[in-house]
Amino acid sequence: TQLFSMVFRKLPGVSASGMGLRLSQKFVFLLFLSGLVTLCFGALFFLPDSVRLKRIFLESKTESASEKSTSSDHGATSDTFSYKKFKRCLLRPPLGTDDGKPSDPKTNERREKVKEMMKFAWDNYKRYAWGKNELQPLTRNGHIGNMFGGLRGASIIDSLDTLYIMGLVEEYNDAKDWVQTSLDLNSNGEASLFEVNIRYVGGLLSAYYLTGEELFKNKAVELGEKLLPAFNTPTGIPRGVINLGSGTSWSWGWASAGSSILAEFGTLHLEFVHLTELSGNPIYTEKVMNIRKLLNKIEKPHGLYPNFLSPVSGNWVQHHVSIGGLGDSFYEYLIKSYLMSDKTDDDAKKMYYSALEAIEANLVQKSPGGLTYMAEWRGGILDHKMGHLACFSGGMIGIGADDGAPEKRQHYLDLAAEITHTCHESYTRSATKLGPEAFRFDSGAEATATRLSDRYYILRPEVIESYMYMWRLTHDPKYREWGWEAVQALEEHCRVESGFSGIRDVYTLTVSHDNMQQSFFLSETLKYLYLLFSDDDLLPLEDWVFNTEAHPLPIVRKSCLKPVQFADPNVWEES
Ligand code: DMJ
Repeated sequence: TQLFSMVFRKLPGVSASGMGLRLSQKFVFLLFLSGLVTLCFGALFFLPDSVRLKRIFLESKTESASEKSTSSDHGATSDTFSYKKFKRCLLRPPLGTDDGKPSDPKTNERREKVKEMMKFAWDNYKRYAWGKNELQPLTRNGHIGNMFGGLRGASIIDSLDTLYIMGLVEEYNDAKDWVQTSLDLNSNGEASLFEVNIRYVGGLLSAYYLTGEELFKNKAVELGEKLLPAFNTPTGIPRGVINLGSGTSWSWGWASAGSSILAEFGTLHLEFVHLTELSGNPIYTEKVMNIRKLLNKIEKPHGLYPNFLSPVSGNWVQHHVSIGGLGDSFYEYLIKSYLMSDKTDDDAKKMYYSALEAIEANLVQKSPGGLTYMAEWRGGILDHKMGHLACFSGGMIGIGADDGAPEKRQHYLDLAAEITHTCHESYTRSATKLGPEAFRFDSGAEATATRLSDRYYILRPEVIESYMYMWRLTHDPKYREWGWEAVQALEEHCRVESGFSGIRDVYTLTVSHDNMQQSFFLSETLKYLYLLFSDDDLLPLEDWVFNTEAHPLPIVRKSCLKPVQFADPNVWEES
């Protein structure tokens, strides 16, 4: 009646109280009102999926209905992680076979080609190496290796999210079934803490966030728990190797003076924060915050972080600094920790930008031919060599460009583009158009390998990873062209009858294959290529960060994921 009176009081012949309305007028009004409501509701269905209101409204309806009919939603209760609430907060709900489909037919064709490569790599793994860690495509058998202790199925875990986002549904279901029936976490054997974390924990976490399958969450947390004994050292800096059965841990035999490696203990943060998020157990975050605290406090030569640190004394063991192998993903995880915290983790931000300044001041060089590169630093002496691994830094500096000092934004974008250009040069200057493991800038060399031992290519992703980020950040078409050059080279030189293989020398066209289809080829190389040829709304960078094995992890937004409350937020300050 109040509504009637508000609307009708101004109409001629209607009394101020609205009570003067005739029955027929009331009926017409009601009819009009219900028509309007139906129209608004119906219109929601026609809005594009990216309209947040649509998802929030429609999905909250589905959610409350399903909550009434089932007692639990993926095990979530109101005070623990809620998968559905999290999913609503993403700009775009994940999966749908056409997610990210580009409208341009040429790009779409390229994307389909990458999908076909993934299917080919997967089918051969399934046929010849099912349940083993990697496929050996020439001998057509499985490889177990010694990086994951008794764990098996590295290629399956690393592929889950790639299969899922590509819409390879049958293959994804096979992978999921294997995790359900055959992934045995009760294994002994020497495992690399770093590799198990980035591939297994990262792969399971992202499979969970993409699909909501409880199975993946439970396995990730179960495995995370088994990694904890590695942190039982006088400093809390974990050792590199752990026996997942007994919990005994030790340092790599090759690491000087029993040291731990920067890129290993510095590449746990993203996964461990999510383990806390999903389990509600603060211990994981405490462990990595303790590492952060020590690194923040310790004196750094010229502001640089050396690659080796003693887990006993907490001191650097050698002054060898590299943005490539042994150092690389530590820097990556600083900026990504900041981004993943919805830009609230200010310590990570500060540490990242001061490290980057020190790197620029001490490591970044320009070759006589005008190529920008990252040299390595050995106690103050520069080694003018850049590893393939260091080529991820184009993308890293690109995604961090927005958040440093505002006047530096363009500078960082330029630096990111220059590094990516140099890495592309290392590809174009080889006969196969694939890049070597390391290339040099001395004795007349410019982005080429001078040593026989540096000439191999093992299907690594880092150069393509930087193409993908630079494409997302600039939309310069050259990055897609460079990615396509890599696809053609992979097809020509690495595709064999039963899978993809690395090659021993990128400078010769009579290629010799190394007989190994690395699991990161499925997890990273092909995923980054697929994203490069997709629209930006497939795993948008505003919603996801990729761990160093390219497993997407969601940004922890206060309104979506619920950062775990610590009894004492400064617990790691005190410990
Ligand atoms: C991957 O396992 C990860 O990207 C890691 O950070 C470095 N090396 C390989 C791929 O080259």
